[in-house]
Amino acid sequence: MFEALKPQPADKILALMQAYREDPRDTKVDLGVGVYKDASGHTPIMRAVKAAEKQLWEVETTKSYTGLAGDPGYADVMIDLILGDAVPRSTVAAAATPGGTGACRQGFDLIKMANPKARVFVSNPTWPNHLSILKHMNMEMVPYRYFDDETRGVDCDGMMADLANVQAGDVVLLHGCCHNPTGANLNLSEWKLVVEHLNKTGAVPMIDIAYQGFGDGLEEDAQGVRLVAGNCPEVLIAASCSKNFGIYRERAGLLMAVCSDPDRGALNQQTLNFLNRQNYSFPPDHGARLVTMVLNDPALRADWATELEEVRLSMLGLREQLASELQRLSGSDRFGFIAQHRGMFSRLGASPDQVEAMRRDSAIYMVGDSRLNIAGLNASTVPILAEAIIKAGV
Ligand code: PLP
Ligand code: TYF
Repeated sequence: MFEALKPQPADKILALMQAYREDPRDTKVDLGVGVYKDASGHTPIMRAVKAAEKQLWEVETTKSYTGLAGDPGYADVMIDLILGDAVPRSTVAAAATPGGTGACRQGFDLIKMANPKARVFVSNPTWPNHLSILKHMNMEMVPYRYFDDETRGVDCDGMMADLANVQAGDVVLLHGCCHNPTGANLNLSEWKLVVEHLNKTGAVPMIDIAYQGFGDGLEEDAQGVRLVAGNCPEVLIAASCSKNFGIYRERAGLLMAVCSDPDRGALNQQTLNFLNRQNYSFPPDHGARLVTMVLNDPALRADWATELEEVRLSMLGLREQLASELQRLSGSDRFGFIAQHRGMFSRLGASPDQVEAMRRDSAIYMVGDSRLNIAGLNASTVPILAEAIIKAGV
């Protein structure tokens, strides 16, 4: 049987992590995988998460199974964090998943169950895992224009023109905030256009939100998803706690199905439970429990929000430093978009050869599509990157 297996393409981002580790140069700069790093290059455990973990060790009395959808208290705090009061709690079915990736996978599975013919419209570009999971599941994907290579902002006209092709029963996959890999995001009026169009056509939005709090703030980053949830009859939301709680390896995510028809809610919940059972029975609990404890304890929550804000502001500071260094070196404003982008990533717009030259000549590791992780920089590596960008002729 095993002889039938074929080599699968490697994940380019994870392969880059490996190449970086193997590079002996001590001046090397890792701008690859989307993991937050502080100025010393360390990915810290957030203070509130560590405190919750200590408490949990004291108070946890059992490791018996949770429910199929995970702990309902986790769903409650996450729904509140993401959706605020955009919709009544009773309209949201939710299940804990292993990370945001698990939430995406379960969401796609639900779409396939509900409409095997659904086409999933994906931004061009999008997170490569969206594409590989959809491909693996034999689901049809249709790219829509998203990034304007000239302005390095959102190509809203192109996006709306491509979304004119959606039909009822299709799904439009959107990034809630901090678009990966470009860093270019919809503003609220653009979100409104999308909502109007979805409601006109009967296509269903699925929102992947993996960076709430990394862009403009916890509330600001949820505006798009709240607008969609409050105004579309059916919405899927795949959320991740990996980044904003810094609990990557704990695998905490949540899939939500929001439905304005109150009669559908119970069946949606049952379907989410069923899908968890088919794929792994019970979702991981440890990370989800830490998130629940942090969000339910006012002091821990306040400390978490403060630390998250420090993280967000440090990335914004690096963006501004890089944009102004590039302005100085190039004598032009053409890199101003770096300060406009939000989240961990910016797509620089460099060619694969230029990306390769920066790696070869300056030991700078960014993804081949010229996505760079802003958090991989610090005040002293920004000028090194800026020089390398100019030297490569970007
Ligand atoms: N969706 C997007 C757009 C991402 O960038 C990520 C990566 O972190 C995820 C989902 C899911 O991450 P995880 O499975 O680690 O929670
Ligand atoms: O895009 C990133 O870098 C993050 C982390 O298979 C990641 O989302 C990268 C690759 C992958 C899973 C997560």
